[in-house]
Amino acid sequence: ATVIRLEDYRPADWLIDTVDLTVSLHPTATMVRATLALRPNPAGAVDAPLALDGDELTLVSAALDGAPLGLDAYTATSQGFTLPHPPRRAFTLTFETLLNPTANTKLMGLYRSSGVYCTQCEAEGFRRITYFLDRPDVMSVYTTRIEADAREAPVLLGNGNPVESGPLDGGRHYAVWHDPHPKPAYLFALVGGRLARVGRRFTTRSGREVELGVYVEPGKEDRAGYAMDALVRSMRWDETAFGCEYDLDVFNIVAVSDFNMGAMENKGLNIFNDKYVLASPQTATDADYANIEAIIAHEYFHNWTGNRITCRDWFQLCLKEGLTVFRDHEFSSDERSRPVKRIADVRNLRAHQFAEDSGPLAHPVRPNAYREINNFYTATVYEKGSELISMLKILIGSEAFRAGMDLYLRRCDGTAATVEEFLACFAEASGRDLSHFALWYRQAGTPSLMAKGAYDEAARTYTLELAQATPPTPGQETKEPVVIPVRLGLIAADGEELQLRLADGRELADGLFVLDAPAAKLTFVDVPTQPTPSLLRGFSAPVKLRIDLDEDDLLRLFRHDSDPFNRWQAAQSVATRLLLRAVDAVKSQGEPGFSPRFAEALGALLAATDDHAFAAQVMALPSEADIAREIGQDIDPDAILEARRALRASVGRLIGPRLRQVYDGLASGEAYSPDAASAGRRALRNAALDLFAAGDPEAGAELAAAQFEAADNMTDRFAALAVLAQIPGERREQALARFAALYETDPLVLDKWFALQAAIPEPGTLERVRALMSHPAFSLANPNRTRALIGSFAMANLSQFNRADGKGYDLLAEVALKLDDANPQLAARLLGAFRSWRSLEPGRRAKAESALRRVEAKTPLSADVADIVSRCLA
Ligand code: B3K
Ligand code: ZN
Repeated sequence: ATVIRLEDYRPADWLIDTVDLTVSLHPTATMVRATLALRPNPAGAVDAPLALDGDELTLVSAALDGAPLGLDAYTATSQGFTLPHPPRRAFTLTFETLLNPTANTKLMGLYRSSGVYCTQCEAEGFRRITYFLDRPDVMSVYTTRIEADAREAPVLLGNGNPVESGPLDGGRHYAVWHDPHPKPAYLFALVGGRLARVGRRFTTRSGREVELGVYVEPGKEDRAGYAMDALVRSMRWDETAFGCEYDLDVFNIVAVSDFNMGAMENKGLNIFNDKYVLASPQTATDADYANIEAIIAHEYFHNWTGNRITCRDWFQLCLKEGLTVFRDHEFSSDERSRPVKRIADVRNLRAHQFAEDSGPLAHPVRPNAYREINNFYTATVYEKGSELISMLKILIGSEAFRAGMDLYLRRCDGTAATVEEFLACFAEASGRDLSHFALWYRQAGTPSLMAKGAYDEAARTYTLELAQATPPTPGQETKEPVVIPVRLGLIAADGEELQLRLADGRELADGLFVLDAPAAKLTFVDVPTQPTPSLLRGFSAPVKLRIDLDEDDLLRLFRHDSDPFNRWQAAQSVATRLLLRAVDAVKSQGEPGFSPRFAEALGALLAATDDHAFAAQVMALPSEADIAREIGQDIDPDAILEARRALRASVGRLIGPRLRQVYDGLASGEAYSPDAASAGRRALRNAALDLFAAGDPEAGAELAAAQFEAADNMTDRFAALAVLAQIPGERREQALARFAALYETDPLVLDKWFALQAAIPEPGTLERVRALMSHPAFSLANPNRTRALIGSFAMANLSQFNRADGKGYDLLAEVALKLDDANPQLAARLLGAFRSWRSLEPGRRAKAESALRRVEAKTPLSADVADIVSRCLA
């Protein structure tokens, strides 16, 4: 496939002002009639031919200004339509194309999911419906008439507002929708099917009445309430936090069961993976509820950041995604606990983005070239993109940030914008030069921030030396220093926060130091005692902090830091030190031994805290993948697994009684509620059970088995099952069987069951996964099933995916090869599990490489998979 480059961008030669569609739905022969009103783009080339995009299209007829086009007037293939000599004026083109939604297994364009017709057009799916200038800077007003069999598809939904509907001959009916807001084709959507509606009314701040609808599979209405509630809270929040008000008379959300990603922000008609809509206490965990809230908010927030203001081209993807992730993080922080949300987000950032950024798939937040755009919906564009917004806010301050957002929303409304235009609004609002900051968008790789402190008792000064370096990434050998906001504090032995007075008389406002050079030296004066530095508070920049603090320092931070994020970080750092030493011990055939002070500190926290969610985060030790990333090269996943097991067992034994006490003390007789406080209580109780069982598997399994049976909600039942899954034996197999029997008709719950088993860190898991692939409820045709079983094995089971014999890689390669034709996007996604293969020890590396080569050899190979595999191997 050809490489598309940012530097080659030029405006479209033609604009399409309106699109009139008639879509006559039929399972295998859907007829689409599209009339496009074209005119030359004043900013485009003068004598340009008209070349429209297409993908797997069957053209039935083509007409210009209503008159059928002669065969010699155009060329059309399944992949495009060209008019070599288009009129040099405004004109219309009318196409009839014939689609087979049932055969559309790629889940891009118009397809059917459990009989429901739905669409997915981002990034390049509209060209699978009709010929079009399928690029985000071509924005049109759409009118969509949908016709369907009234029994097969009683519900017909489109973008914008409903205009009219009624019966047709032959048991069919129709509905017309009109979206007054010009939009790019990727935001087009329609839905037709037998769906149940949960409705609510919302009055916007200025008094617009909006009909809200959440559409789900009939019979599942009772699982749509939380999504609706989250939607209403999102709408309210966006009005207050960003002044963004909804702009149509209706807002609909449809849940479908076959979806390549989480959800899609189509204008006025969001389409969701049902996993992120459906929830009941009996079927969804607290984590599911939190995800639903976040994703409902995210898609809704796109209405302004993404839809009203869209992207000029796909290189600007972070303009909508990074910003909208930032907005949904802010929302969840306001709705729940800000520090706990920050910890969870940073865990996620490190697990996905840092991993991506340190391997062959690393790319800048704004990439400058791509072969397959679908492969750039990445942790870097989304999560690092969001971190850049966080930093921007820290650097210019909350007020200027809000002023910049207001300016952006006003100035760029109705346009397809760029990162430069976005940043210009903040430069203007703050009066600051953001040109150096902009480097974050162009430069890939995670910077390391090296810090070194020295106390001079006689002079009562503390010197902090900071330096930064970014390792090379594919295509970027040398790196420049970036702008790093470092929030910091100094903490005395008694936990007192010390004044931050610099030798040159400056004070650090809000404890913020901005490192914009390769290195800097800060000398603090009037420092009465040897301090411990607390750096990067709140994780003020997406960097790797390298500072040599000893256990005393870290435990002091853990106990006393006023910044909750750094308290959590300190505990993680202590655990990481212990784990790294234990890995070395395991590798040299020694016994890992642990200082008891970490366990004691956890015990002390448990005795004192009433922030349950925070304590639960502290109790969750660094994951195997976290440890692997710390080690960085020549990774032996088995040694990591063993070291981590040993630490968990040791902590569990040392504070067993305390864990048991916490477990018993947090039992609740109240009915389940998904609110943050209740969820925090369950999280801590289940974390206590988990560590307790690590220390005493017998007693732990007994508690877990009892909890499994008694639980009245999925959070507690599944947490118990997860504990049991770690302990080999009959009891585990019985519990797994019982769970399957309880939920055999509930695919989303079975996904948890698939995922849990695929993540069991034992050699037998490979055979288990293979056996589960033949389970009647499993299907490679369904992305949720596939991600649950295969994705979990490849992404959440470090030791078994990376088996020394390479059989884990073989399994993934085999699945990817099977999926390549049917659903290349999903195949490519799964293959992302190879992103860290070069950091493994040589034996595994060789096995991973040969699996990748096997995938590479398939012909034909989809562009999606070819792109991932070739970058992995480069
Ligand atoms: N914008 C969509 C993602 C589309 C992915 C296309 N491969 C969902 C979101 O980010 O909100
Ligand atoms: Zn998004």
